[in-house]
Amino acid sequence: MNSKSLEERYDRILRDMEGSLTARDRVGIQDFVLLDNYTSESAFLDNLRKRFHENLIYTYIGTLLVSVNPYKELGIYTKKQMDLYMGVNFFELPPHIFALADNVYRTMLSETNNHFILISGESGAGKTEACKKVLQFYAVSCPSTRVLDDVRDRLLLSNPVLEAFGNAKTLKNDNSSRFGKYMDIQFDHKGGAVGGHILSYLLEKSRVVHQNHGERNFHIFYQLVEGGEDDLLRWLGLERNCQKYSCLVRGECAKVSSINDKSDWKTVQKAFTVIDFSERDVEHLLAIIASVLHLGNVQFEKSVRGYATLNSSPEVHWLSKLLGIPPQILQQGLTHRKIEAKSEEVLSPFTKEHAKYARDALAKAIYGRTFNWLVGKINESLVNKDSTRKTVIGLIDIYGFEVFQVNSFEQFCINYCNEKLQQLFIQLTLKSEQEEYETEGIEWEPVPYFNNKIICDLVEEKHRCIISVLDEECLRPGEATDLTFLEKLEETLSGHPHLITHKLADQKTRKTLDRGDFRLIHYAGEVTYSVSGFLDKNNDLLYRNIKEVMRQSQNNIIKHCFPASEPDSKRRPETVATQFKTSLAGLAEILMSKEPWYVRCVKPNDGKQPGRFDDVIVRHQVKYLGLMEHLRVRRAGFAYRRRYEVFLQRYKPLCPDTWPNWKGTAAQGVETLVKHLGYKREEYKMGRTKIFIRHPKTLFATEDAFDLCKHQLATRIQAKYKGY
Ligand code: AD9
Ligand code: MG
Repeated sequence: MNSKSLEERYDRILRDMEGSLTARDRVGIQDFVLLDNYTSESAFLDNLRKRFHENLIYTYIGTLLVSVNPYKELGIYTKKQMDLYMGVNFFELPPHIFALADNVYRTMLSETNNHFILISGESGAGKTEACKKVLQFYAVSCPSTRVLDDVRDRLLLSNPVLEAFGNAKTLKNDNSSRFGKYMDIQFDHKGGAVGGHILSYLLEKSRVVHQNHGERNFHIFYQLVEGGEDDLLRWLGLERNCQKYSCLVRGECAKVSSINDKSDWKTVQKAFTVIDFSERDVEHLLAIIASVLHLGNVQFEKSVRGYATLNSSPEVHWLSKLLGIPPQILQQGLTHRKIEAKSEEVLSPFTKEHAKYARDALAKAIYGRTFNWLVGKINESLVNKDSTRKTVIGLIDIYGFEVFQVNSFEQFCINYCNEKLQQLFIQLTLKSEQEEYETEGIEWEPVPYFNNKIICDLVEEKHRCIISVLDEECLRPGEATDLTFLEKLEETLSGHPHLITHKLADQKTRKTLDRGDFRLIHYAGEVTYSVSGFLDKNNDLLYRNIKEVMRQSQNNIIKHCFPASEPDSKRRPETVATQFKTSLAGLAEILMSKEPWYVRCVKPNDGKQPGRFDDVIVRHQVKYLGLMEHLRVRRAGFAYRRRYEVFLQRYKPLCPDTWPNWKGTAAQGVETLVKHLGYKREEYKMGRTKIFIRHPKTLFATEDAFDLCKHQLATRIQAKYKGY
């Protein structure tokens, strides 16, 4: 990135940080590591609050960035701001997501290794926004050529498409991610963004057929109905009225004031062309979206013999047209299933209830598989075929921890995923700190953490865990029910300190539990899960004959999503929970091989309101995100550490021997410098590559001296220019 002359830098720093000393009192401390009273949660909270009310939403704990959602536009993500943060060290400017992005990028380039930024926090805390800001920063700051600009546009525009199909309004967040995303951005040795790859994790597809009150289906449906051109809607057999589609109005809030479906539709349309979707791809994709809407309106009647009959000829007509499947075949697929009787296959008619169930299963399968196709298609457009060595920065933006009035299998999976990432955070922070002290030859004392491994194990450990009990019950079709699953859970795992079942409810938490519920004590709080639907959602079965029907489709995407080679359903596919567990283990493996950086997002209140900092809510997050422990680890022994080069570059004007140029090694320069500054021997330690400073006070004194020096420098610069 751009390197600036020293004079230019000081000039800029002078302008931007004018009065930094007084600012420190007013706006709090920009790195918690420098907090005098660093073990006090109240002091931590005070600092966060003070800064929040000054619209300073970012604060560091060393290199970890804490971000508090402002719920308003702050004007801090402009091109000018990006320029300001390029090539600047952490402590030279107020904390910012751009500073983190820039530091990751520069470290990647100088050390030619791979990195990832783990963005975590509960639902609505600002993860997806943070992720977008990082991407935008790279889009603007990385070297540019015509080819690279193409890649940049694709990387940027993959976002609105994925959000349209994978995000939805929930009670917690109007733009809630309903899938997990890991995105690699690949860079060449010159720092150009040359490609990318996205991995998606478990889409909450039940939303296609069911939304809780106050929630919506995925954005794309509303975008199409509200924004689609008249001709397009006519071609898809749709009306411009969300109220006409039963799967759009279950939550009774098709319109949301913070969302403009019409303009979002325009963005998505533009994005399709940039990320290489042919006209045909888009046609087929929209045909599928419309089909799901029509399918949702399919109604069944009960025949005299008690079987389901179709009462929806317009819907079947449109489904047949859009999916390219003859209407009779569709009709049969929606009302019958194939069963084997005496080595012969016969069609058995559905009851009305059963037919509704099969219809919903089909809608979910179509949408879920299409989403996966979409991710694959985006990946094709981001692929870089060049075989030269690349380094990557991975961005993780998953669905945040969430607790609703009623929590089901989906919340169980989402919260489990958050447990896993918390576990990774714990492992990596402990590991990296320990390693840092070790490699630098510094003694340290481990800080006690709450280790949530015990909860991860409860959910996923081999043979005796919630997932294994659930999977076992899924193997007993016809006999097992959601309630027998709960009983088995009670039998197998009763007594586990993080699981509360009906029997133990009163004793443990003094809170009763309904018959069909179990409660988990997660790292981020207690969640009561209703077992209703667990077996079904974990099985996620689709009748074989409906798959066969789909295989006859003339729609290319559907053909791709229902391949003839799909394993026969006689062999049991892996359950949803087990697949999810495997994919999360894969993610952990990907991350373990890279250098970690963290953004911890905090939600200031539960009302999505700007300017409101709710102490109780923030304190709870500070606790469970482990921020205090993280701070304590950073402070264990030495509060501050800086690479020799960085330290010398900043403070060398303070010593006549090191200014303007130091000829020896950076370490020697630093040693000379701190001796000149009068650092006491016990105040600092020289590591292999870094200086470690015990107390923040020492650094403050140096900063103050630096401040004074800047003013003197400025006076000299002004005097110099006066003559012109
Ligand atoms: V979830 O787990 O996907 O449900 P996220 O991703 O953590 O959640 P998101 O980034 O979507 O939350 O933020 C929620 C809303 O807060 C956004 O739609 C914005 O309206 C608002 N937000 C978040 N971050 C910022 C910000 N840095 N500046 C302004 C913000 N508004
Ligand atoms: Mg999100």
